[in-house]
Amino acid sequence: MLKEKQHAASAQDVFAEDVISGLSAAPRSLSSKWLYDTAGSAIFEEITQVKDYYLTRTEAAIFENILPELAVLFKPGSGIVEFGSGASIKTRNLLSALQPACYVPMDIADEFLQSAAEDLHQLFPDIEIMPIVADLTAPYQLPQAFLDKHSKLGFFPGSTIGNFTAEIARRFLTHTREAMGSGAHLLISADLVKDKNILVRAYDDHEGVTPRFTLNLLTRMNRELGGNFDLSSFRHVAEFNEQMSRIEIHIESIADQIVTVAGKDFRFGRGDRIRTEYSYKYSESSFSDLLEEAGWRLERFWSDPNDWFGVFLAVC
Ligand code: AVJ
Repeated sequence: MLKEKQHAASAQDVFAEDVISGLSAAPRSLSSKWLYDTAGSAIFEEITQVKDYYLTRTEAAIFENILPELAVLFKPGSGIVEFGSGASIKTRNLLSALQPACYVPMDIADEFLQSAAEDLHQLFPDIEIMPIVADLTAPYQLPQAFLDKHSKLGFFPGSTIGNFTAEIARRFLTHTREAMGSGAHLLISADLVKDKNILVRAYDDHEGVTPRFTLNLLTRMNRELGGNFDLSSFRHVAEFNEQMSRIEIHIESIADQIVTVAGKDFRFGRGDRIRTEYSYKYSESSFSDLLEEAGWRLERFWSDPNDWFGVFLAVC
């Protein structure tokens, strides 16, 4: 009990420190990982159902198509580790098609991970489920039982790698290669560059779900860090930076105002912004280059008929 309380307190401190340093910097930014509190995770689930947000359904269709091929490549008895597994919903089809001996779901959100692991255990009693709480932007270690498997597959769906800058992505991919060992495979997805209007619409949807997702971070800071952000004095902005090939999401102040959060005052002029997310858009070749820089070699590439979304299978 005591231990849990201390743990909760220190997680709060990390959030407070991050907010203070992010809002004190120029330009201001907050890590996108803070978007996923319970409310934020639920709003993100809503985003995946939004018509303008083509990513989730496009990826699901690709995976459905390639499962038989994957089942030929990965014989029963392999080990699968999933990065940023969340509720592990997309993974169910993969687990039933590949019949691995063990599955390691890895996520930063502890509560989700434990309940997802229990659900999976009910559904797949023959698969050893070994959840790990980890921040993907920091080094992690894989369980020996996973490393002992003759065939190992890392699974990183959802184009989550798009949130990482090139440097963090390279570091993650390099660490993952070292952690999994030679001969391991990585099945990873990335959103592809396309018409700018389609991209911006996916992050500023007609249903207004994405602005709610972004502005929920203000609600979270108000609740957890004693903030007094007025949600009607800020707006969500999504832009495509062509040069950097990324969507950039900001919270923009629509008034001159002073906000108190985490015990400090921050002045916002009209138009001042806090960057909350990057979502990088790749091509088959730019993503293949990134994999190579991290010591992986692209083995297979799949996409949808529009070439909007890519699934990559790499080996090391
Ligand atoms: C979860 C990182 C894949 O970048 O498309 C969606 C997050 N943010 N809408 C993305 C997100 C706003 C999403 N990823």
